[in-house]
Amino acid sequence: MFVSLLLATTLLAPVSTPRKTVVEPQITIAVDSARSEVVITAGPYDLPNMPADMAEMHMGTPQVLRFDWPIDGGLRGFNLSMQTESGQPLPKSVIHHLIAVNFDRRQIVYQMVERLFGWGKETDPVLLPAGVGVPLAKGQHLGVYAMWHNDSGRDIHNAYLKMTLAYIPKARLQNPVLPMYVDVNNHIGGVTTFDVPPGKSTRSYEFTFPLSGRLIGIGGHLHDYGVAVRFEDAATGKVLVRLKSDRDDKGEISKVGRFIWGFHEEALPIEANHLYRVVAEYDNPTGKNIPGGGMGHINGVFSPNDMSEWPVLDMANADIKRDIETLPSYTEMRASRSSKRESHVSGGDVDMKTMQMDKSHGDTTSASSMSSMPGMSRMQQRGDSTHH
Ligand SMILES: [Cu+2]
Repeated sequence: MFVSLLLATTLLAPVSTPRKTVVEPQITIAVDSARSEVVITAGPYDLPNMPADMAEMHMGTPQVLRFDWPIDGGLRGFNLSMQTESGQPLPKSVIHHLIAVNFDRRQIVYQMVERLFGWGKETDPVLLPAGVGVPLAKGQHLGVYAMWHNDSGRDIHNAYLKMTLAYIPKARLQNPVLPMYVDVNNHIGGVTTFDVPPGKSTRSYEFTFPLSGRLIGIGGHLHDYGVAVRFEDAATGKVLVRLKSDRDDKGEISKVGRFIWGFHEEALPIEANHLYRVVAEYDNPTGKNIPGGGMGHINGVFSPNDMSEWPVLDMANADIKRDIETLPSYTEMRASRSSKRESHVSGGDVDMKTMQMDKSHGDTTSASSMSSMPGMSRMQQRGDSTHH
């Protein structure tokens, strides 16, 4: 049975209107309780063809597409696609980058609002094991910002973004998990890139968690010439995990490893107010300093021991205000230059990609053993992570 609630929100109009009449994108939210899915469509978007070497286009005022979460429970997974008004598929690759934000919760480490998940054209759909999800209350204020990049060779008119968000009703949410993001060079509201000197170098950042819990999985992000990103116990110097990049012979990287401890006892214990460290390792063979060429962060999945200890979002805090004010706009990137060294703003890659990816549908997956899951065993067999 398909239960549908239609909630339509009209986006604020950009201040400067282009010559032709612009149809303002609308967002619709449907709850499919039989499939335990929230289906969000947004559009129409006009996506002119934009070859990779064309400059970025900046249009209108900064905006985030905002909506209210419709269910008491948790977010268990997500899948994004692009389609026409009648539902015909469009190239998935036009979603260059999309970030979902929860405006009602603080990040664990920073005075920034929560980044729920990220999506890039290389992202696979995510579905967490049954009983695991990011807790979300009905009415929580969410939003997405996206960068479009249409290099399909033709203009795309009237495109719609479809986000299928798998949810768990509150009564079945046994294992709440939340995203964790730590950057080696975080500047809230600013760029987090740094210069990479010739040869070997590291950049690190020490931090504490405000509450205890367990780390379930972790992923890393580096730019070219990045060797690895480490997560360490700064008090003992112990390397908790080292995520290596896949580099070609020129040092250009294609991906950074992930590590999953697991959703249960095997998860890594995290102690409140204990000093931890994140370290990005670079090895620049060019013989020259690369201004702004480096970036390093980890995205984790954190399970708090007591959710009631989660740090309160302080809307009067200057960092929180700056974070919200400087969120990238959805209009800013009607098209994006596809550059390997684009400057990401802080928080740009927090996501649940680090968690296992069960592409089957429904609540039948048992989380009893991570190795029984295809996505998980593949990650562990890749051998790109060193676990100490
Ligand atoms: Cu980056």
